[in-house]
Amino acid sequence: MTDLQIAPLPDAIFGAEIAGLDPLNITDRHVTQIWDAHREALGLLCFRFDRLLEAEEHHAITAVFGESEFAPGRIVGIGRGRADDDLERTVEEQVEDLVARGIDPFMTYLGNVNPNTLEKTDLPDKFFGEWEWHTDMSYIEVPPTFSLLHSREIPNDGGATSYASQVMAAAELPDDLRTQVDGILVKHDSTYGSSGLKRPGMVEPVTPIDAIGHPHPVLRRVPATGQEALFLGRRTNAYVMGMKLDESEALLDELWEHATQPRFRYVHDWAIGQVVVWDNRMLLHHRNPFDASERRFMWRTQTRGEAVIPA
Ligand SMILES: O=C(O)CCC(=O)C(=O)O
Ligand SMILES: [Fe+2]
Repeated sequence: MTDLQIAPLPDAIFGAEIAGLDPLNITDRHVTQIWDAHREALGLLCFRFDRLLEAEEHHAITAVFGESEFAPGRIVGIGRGRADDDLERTVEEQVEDLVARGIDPFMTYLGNVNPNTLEKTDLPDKFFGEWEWHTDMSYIEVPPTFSLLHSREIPNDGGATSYASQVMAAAELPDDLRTQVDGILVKHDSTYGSSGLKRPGMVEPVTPIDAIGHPHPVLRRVPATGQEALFLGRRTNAYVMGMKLDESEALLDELWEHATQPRFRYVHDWAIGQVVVWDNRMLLHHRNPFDASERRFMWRTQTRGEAVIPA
């Protein structure tokens, strides 16, 4: 089995491009190469394929990065509020029910294409606009570490995915902000998805203080690399625990302005067949707008995370 071909992503300040992977024949040597690339590329990897993958192949790549986490919005408490018919069901019962209905509990189909019929679907206009900077599912106690997107259909214009390195942002955090975030916890809200649409079963909080979500430290340690990273989640309804709301808003605005500066960013223009893997401990991301008349269709998985380690 030959080595993988690994090179820096073109025109990027972080990220690596990997070619030569056969997803159903991944060797120990390949896994070592992938983890070395992950460390050097600050958590962003783009696997290149000249074809569309089978679901089994997408899951095999996911397995390199960890155990699969449930797709957001499928299981109560994992990106989903409690609807009436969800009462009293265990996670196992919910999974059994999904599988019985032919639904993969780990795979998300993202975009405006029906995953079964491949017909174009109708989605609210808001979906097609610019998404909010975020890390995935940081509103739960143990957020997923890796997210993987496989591009099956991409628009002619727009629909790129932007990334911002939170390792770089932490390294360049001004001293006054570093002092202010020392020891504080920020609550990461779960009301809205990254497109700005409300998640199933969620109710809008009166103020961010009432929002449902998990509090996390602002600076975390990434055990895989030993690096420090800013961990902000998403701006909407975020709240610095115990602070007056206006002070919390002011500090969060300052942190977000720092974290998303263009000098920490890379914008990924998709090609069909790629699998882009990002480390949610090290990167913020958001999708850029595209026209509702175009088609965009991604397969998406994520891996189960680890407890957030304060830096
Ligand atoms: O569709 C994209 O480009 C990114 C969507 C997103 O935020 C995600 O998959 O976590
Ligand atoms: Fe996301």
